[in-house]
Amino acid sequence: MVQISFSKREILVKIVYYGMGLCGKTTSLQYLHSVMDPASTTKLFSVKTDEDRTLFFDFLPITISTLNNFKIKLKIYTVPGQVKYNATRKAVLAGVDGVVFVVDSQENLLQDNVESMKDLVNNLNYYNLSPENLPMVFQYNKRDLSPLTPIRKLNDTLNPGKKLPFFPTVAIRGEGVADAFLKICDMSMKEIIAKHKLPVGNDLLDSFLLSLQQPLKMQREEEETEDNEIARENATVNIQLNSSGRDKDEDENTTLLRQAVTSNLQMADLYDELEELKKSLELRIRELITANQISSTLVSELETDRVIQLASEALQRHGNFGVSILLDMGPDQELKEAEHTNLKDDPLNHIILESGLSAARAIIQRNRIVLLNRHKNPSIFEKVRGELPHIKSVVCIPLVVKGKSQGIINLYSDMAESFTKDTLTYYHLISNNIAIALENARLYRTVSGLNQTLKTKMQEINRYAEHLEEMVAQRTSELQTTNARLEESVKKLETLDKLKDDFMGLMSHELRTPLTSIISYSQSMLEGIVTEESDKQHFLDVIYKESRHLSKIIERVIDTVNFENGRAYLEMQVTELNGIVEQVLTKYEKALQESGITVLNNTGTFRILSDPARAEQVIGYVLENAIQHSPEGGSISISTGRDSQFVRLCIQDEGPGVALESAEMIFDRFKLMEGLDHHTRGLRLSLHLSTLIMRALGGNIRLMNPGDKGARFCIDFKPE
Ligand SMILES: Nc1nc2c(ncn2[C@@H]2O[C@H](COP(=O)(O)OP(=O)(O)OP(=O)(O)O)[C@@H](O)[C@H]2O)c(=O)[nH]1
Ligand SMILES: [Mg+2]
Repeated sequence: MVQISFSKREILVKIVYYGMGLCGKTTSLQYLHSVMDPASTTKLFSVKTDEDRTLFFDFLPITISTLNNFKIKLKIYTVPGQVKYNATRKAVLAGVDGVVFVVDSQENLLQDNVESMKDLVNNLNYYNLSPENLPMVFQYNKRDLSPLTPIRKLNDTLNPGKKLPFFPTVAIRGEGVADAFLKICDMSMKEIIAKHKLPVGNDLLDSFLLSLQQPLKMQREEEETEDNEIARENATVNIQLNSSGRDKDEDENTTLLRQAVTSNLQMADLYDELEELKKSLELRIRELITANQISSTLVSELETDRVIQLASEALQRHGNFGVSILLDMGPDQELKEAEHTNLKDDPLNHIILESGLSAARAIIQRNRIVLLNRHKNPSIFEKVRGELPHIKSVVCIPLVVKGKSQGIINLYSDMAESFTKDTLTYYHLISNNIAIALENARLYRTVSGLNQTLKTKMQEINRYAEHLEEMVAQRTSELQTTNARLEESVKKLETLDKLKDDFMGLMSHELRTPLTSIISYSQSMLEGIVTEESDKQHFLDVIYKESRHLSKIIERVIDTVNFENGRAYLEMQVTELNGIVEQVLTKYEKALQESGITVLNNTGTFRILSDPARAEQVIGYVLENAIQHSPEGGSISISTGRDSQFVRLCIQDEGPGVALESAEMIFDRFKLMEGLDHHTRGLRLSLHLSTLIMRALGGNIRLMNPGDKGARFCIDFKPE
C-alpha cells in the first residue's frame, strides 16, 4: 500500500506482524513502541479481548525524518492470531509492504505455525502477493522456553533453503526483536525505492536506518524503569471488546467485517495523523513561546555585543550549528564579522560571486531566507563545501528592519535535514527580532553618543563658566587692588597737598617773624634812623640772631622733607653715647647758663650704632625742648639704660609737662600748626624731625609720661 507524496515529502510503509495465536506479535510491537518512543509521544492502538487476545489488530505508527526533510511513516500492525479471525487478518494485510512472521518456537506448536504460514500465503495470494515477492523476515520467538523446535528444523519447515532472514527472539525481553524489525524496514524500503523507481539515493536509506538504529541501540544500554512502563501503559490506546459476539458471525458477514476492519484501520490512521498534527502544533507553539521569550529579551537589550551573543545562543537552541553573524556597516563597506560560534570564519563573507559581490552581500540583497544545499543554490553551496567539507546545509537569514539591512545570520549545519520548513519559520521570526534589537542598539548608541557629546559640551561650558568666574574674581581683586592703590595715591596726593599747605603755613609763620625783624631792623639801619653806636650793635645783634634762627628753621624744614622722601643721607658707625651727650651739652652750655638751668648728666657708657651727627641733632632737639619748657633755675636730668633691644637715653625736665590730649600731636607733622605758640616756634618741627631721624636710625623717640608734670622724652638707639 506504499503511498508516496512528494508534495508532502512522505513515504508511507506498512509492516504487518503475522503469526499464530499467542506467538508474541503484540508483545513484539509493545517492545518496539517502548524502544522507539521512550517518551511515549506516539500511541499504540490495540483492539483486543479482555484476555489480551488481539481481536482486530494492534497499530503502531512511527515517523522517521530523514535526509532532505523526507518523512518515512511506518505503520506497523499485528493481526489477530486466532484461526477464526481470518477475515480480519486478510483485511489487515491490505497494502502490506513487509511481513514479520512471528513463530512460537515451542516444540508442540510447529504444526500451528505451519498452518498460520499457509493462512498467510493464502491471504497474500488474495492481494496477488507471496513471500517470494514481498519482503518478509522470520522471528523465531519464545526461545527462552523449552522444549523448543530447533532453529534448523524451523527453517526446514517454514523457510526452506533459509531464503528469508530469520531471527531467534525472546519478545518478552525484547531480544532479537529490533534486529528483525530493522531488517524488515530495510528490505521494505529497498523494495519500495526499486519498485517505484524513487529518485532518492542510498543516503536516504542510510539516514533512515541510522535514525531507526539510534533509539534501538540506546534502549539496549538502558534498563527499563517503572516510570517508563507506566508512561507506555498510558500511551496505549486499548479498545477492549467482548469477542463472543463476533465469533459465529465472522464467516457469515466476512465482507461486512472486512469493511469494519478497514474502517478501523483508516480510523487508526486518522487518529495517528491527528496525533502527529497535534505534536507538530505543540512543537510550533513551544517554538513560538521560546521565540517570543528570546525576542523580548533581545529587544530590551541595548548593547550590540550583548544582542549578538543572545542571538547566537537563541539560534543554537535548534541544533549544534556553526553560527556566523555579519553586520552591515553600509552598502559600500565589507560586512563585519561580529560573531563566530563553532566556525573559524564565515566563508560566505569572502566567497566572491561573478557579480563581484560577496555571497553574503548577494544574499542580503535577495532580502529573504536562503537555503544552501546540494539541491538549493548548489553552486554557492559547493564553494562553501570547498572550505568546510563537512557542512551539509546552510541557511542564510538577512536581517532587515524597515527595508534597511542590519546584516545577515548564516547557520552552518553538518546535517542535511536540519532546516525544515517549520524551523525556517522560527528563524524568520527570531531574525526579525534580532534585526529590530540590532537597530534598537544602534539607535541607543547614537542617542547615548549624542548625550555624551552634549555632556562633554556642558562640561566644557561649565568649565568655561568657572574659568570666567575665576577671571571675573581675579579682575575684581585686581580692580580692588588698583582701587586701593589709587586711594592710597589719592591719599598720598592729599597728604602731599596737605604737607605742601603745612609747609606753606609753617614757612609763612615760622619765617615771617624773624624775617620781619630782620627787614625792619636792617631797614632802620639803612635809613640811618639808628645813629647810636650801641643801638647799631643791638640792631646788628638782633639781625644776626634772627638770621641764625631763620637758617636753623630752613635747615630743619629741608631735613624734614629729605627724611620724609627717604632722601636723607646717613653715616652709620659705632660710637660712644656719652661722647655725643657731652658735645650736645657743650653746644647748649650758653643757653643753659642764660636760663640758670642745671643739667644732671648721668649718661652711662654705651656704644651705639648710629650716625653720630644725627644722634647729636636729636639729643640737641630734645634738650632744647627741655630748656624751653624748664622754669628758670630748674634742672634737667639725663639718664641712660638698656634693654634687650635698645640703648635708651631719657631727658627729664621740670616744666609743666605735656597734656594727655597734646601728647599725640607733638610728634605729628599734621598737627604742627595746631596750638602753635611763640614759645615753641620751630621746635615742634624739631620733635617731628627727631621722630623721622630716629626711625631712619633704626630707633625711636617717645614721650614717656604724658599728662605728668616734667616732660620725660626717651630716645632709643640701636646698640652696637
Ligand atoms: N516466555 C515467553 N513468553 C512470551 C514471549 N513472547 C510472548 N510471550 C507471552 O505469550 C503470550 C501471548 O503473547 P501475545 O504477544 O499477546 O501474542 P499474540 O501473538 O499477540 O497473540 P494473539 O493476539 O492472540 O494473536 C503473552 O503472555 C506473552 O507474555 C517470549 O518470547 N517468551
Ligand atoms: Mg496479539
